[in-house]
Amino acid sequence: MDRYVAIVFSILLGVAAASSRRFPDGFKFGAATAAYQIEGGWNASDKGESIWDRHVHAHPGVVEDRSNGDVACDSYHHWREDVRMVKEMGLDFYRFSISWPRVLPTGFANHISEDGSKYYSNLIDELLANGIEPVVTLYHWDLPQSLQDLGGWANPLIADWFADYARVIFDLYGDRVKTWITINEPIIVCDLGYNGIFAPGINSDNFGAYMCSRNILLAHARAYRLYEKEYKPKYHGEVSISNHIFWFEPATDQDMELTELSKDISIGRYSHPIFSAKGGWPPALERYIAEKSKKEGYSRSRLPSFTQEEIELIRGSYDFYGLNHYTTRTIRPLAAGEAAGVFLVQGISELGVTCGGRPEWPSTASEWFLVNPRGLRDTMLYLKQQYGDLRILITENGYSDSGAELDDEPRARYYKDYLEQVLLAMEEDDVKVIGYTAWTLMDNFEWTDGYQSRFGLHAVDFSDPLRPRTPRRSAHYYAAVARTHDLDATYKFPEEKQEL
Ligand code: PNW
Repeated sequence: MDRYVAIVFSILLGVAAASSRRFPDGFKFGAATAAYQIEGGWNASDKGESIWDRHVHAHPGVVEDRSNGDVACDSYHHWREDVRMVKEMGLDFYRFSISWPRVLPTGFANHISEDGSKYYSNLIDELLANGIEPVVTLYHWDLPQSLQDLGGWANPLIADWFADYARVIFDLYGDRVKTWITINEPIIVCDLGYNGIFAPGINSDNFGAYMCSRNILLAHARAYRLYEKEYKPKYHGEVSISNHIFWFEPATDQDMELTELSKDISIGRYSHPIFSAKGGWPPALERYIAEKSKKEGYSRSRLPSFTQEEIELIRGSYDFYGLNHYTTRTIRPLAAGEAAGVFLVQGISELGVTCGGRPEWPSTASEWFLVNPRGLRDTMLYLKQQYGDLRILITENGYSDSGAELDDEPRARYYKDYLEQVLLAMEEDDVKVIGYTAWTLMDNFEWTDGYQSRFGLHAVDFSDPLRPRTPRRSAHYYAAVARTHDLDATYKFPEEKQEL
């Protein structure tokens, strides 16, 4: 009888645990931004030109509304307000990025800008004084133009230049910053940067993108090893990379194999070398591109190989998995003569496939982005199955609309539904998720969408020189979850409407 009671009791406990709607005590909540998207001050003081400055000034037509990040949210002047917003939401951390040419105007470490380095020092101090942890990204896409002129991410020497830059930053802020992201979304840097859309706007997706992939992984690893050897012993911080993961499902049963290869080329290309036990490129991908290159008449694979020494350098260069996730897409082969939208084939252009959706996945204000909360759980389970029991820090997740409403119910709903999947991943799949970052603290320059699509928890009035920021419903909801760790937390929004 006792045994029977114990069994019933443990079943009930299990059910209770499975349906828990609370995040554990140590779980951290934050919000993110990136330098070029918010700072403005594009030529303030001695700041050097970045590839995004050049891209939008030389080709204004690449941005849908012909806008740019010259002023953006003017966080170069309003950074105290940014900290106040994070504080008011009660978040644990703020993820922001450092503009390489603001700190190193020549791109090289020969000259450190006094104003540039002071800007980030002040920001870090203000965060810490308010009990907010800084999470700092070294590279969120604004490469010094001077280095682009020398080949940028296609030049293997960039691994040295990036390590030199990382050393400067670790020296300046390593005493105060304990969580570092080396590079944000190498897939966007390499695949959108080398298909002519994003800066530097070079059209070479079958060569440049892969040269970039190789060099960016080496650059990341060099910065990681530098920190590990010289800074970790005294500062005890953690370093990783943030990978953007499109979750893929086969459109039909016939598309399973293509979907697996699509995962290899878009997830595995930037994860397998760092996070797998063996290291190096995903074997099926390496084989596929080598064979295809041969058929095309090239004497070597368009995907450049790593030496054994390089494989060892990159393998294991992480302290956690930095995951940026927004959307799920279906994979199907391109029909004869069909051209796929460029945003839809970033990462997979090699494979002759394109992305679709399912009727039950709502669209957003971004061309590439459909809503499927379950995809976040599936992504994290896949990472666990492929690379083992990693600690995952979700470094971006968020929703885009036209920005017209302060009462952004769909964005609040998005956060709730995706956060629910985070809880399910932790409780049902035993995935170790250590924190969650909302993209983004406030509306900002959304790359080639300009200010047409908005991801902000706070609305920004870009017609006002002071760039006032106002919390949306989603900010109130997210703040309540961060404070209570309860997915169903109650909160106040004007008139106390809160049907979620
Ligand atoms: C990420 N795509 O960018 C970035 O890390 C942020 O800077 C950005 O604002 C955010 O997601 C929302 O877009 C992406 O075309 C840019 O698939 C483009 C794509 C994906 C992510």
